[in-house]
Amino acid sequence: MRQLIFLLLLVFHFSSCTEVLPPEPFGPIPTERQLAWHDLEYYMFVHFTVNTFTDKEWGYGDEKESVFNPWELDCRQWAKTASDAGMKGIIITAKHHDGFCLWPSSFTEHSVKNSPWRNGEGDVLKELRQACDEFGLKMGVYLSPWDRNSAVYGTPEYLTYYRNQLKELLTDYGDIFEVWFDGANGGDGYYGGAREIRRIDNKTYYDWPNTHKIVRELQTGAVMFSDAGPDIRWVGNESGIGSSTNWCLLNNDEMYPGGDFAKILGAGHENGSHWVPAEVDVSIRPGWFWHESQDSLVRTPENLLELYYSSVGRNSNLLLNVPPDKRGLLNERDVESLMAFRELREKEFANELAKGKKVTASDIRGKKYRASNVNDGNPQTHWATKDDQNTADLTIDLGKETEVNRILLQEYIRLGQRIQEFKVEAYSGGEWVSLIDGTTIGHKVIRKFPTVSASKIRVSITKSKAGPVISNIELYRAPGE
Ligand code: FUL
Repeated sequence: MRQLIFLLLLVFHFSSCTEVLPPEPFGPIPTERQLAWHDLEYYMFVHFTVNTFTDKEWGYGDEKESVFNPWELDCRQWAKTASDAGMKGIIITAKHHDGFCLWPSSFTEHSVKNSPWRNGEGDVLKELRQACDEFGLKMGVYLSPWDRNSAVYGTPEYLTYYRNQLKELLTDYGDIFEVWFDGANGGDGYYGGAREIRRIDNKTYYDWPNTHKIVRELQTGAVMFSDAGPDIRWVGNESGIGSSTNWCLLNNDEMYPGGDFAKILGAGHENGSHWVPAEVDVSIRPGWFWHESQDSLVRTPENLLELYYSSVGRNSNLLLNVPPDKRGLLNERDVESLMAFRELREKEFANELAKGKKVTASDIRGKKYRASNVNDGNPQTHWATKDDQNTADLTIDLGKETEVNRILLQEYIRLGQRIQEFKVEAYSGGEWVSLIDGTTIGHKVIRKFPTVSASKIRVSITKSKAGPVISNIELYRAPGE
């Protein structure tokens, strides 16, 4: 008898020890700051400077400070609009290529402090900080490396100037979530009165690694954007189009801002060395800055919804530029379009059909990684297969014939981006009908397909670098066809 009890205890002991191990991460994985960034998905870009008053896109650098006078400037209106639009933050051009600073920098006279706005006592960054805090938004800064006003641009001394300004922005304005390093560089400009062409070598001039260190020291939570990361990459175009094959991975060791990389930035590198996901930056108007002549050319709500599908729906974040006008307000037309876009988006995704429905999988790693983790509404739980199972499928049983036309899929990216190819099919009229042949998922993809009446939806992972790990699947019946 004693022996039997001993044996039973032994069996019990072993069965509790054999709880399956979690899947090992595969390849480069995101940092905590990148994970927080992925969750933001949609936020506002604000292009604002002397150009707003001179009707230009690129100021030469010789603009008088006196032109800057937004007589009704109200950062609360910007923040309220962003928040009402469903955005999570605002990134502002603290300094664009013209060199004019929207904050009273101690290192130049070319700033708000010499403008008539608030009698030279104003600070746009400070007002924006307060407004972002009031509306629960994150704040980011764009500090143009190219400075067409600075007399020392092109010399080593400029780096000290640039870094001093960066330090002001990263010390005096609370938590910054993203620092935006633009790639446009060098050429003609005012340069302290020289009025000449100055060319720099993008690859070496800025000594980026040492500038990056400043950001890491002063703002540990901030991600840095540029054509080449280090944290977030440009998507390679300014038309709002993410790539449908979109790896969050990039071989960025040899890359730098302003290099000729546009063609590879969309898809990234399938076997890239670092986690550097794509951000889609695009303007709600043809220009980045406000121009009265473009008031009639604001993107329609329908067009914005398409942008949403081609950015957030393609594993990218959407940084949508909404430029304040001369008054210092977001124009009524832009606000109207943003609000109508929000409504459209809400209608589009009002009717989720998968949550809580029965899901089965061709393979599971163990109970903890069960199939129903993909539709339990919890982004942390995930379905995973055994280590040797790189292909597998999941079937969601809708219980009855149901109209469906959208699918949303998310990998559990803490363990890396793994899935290379997938298929979606519907069980309709007694047979399996193909809906989508897709490549890559990552943080999120949302795909449209013609409305189908289906009793089951099957997602098959047909090619993956390691066992697939999926945290979320949603199905929708969006209005219209
Ligand atoms: C570009 C700049 O030259 C444009 O003016 C704008 O700021 C855009 C977001 O980035 O490189």
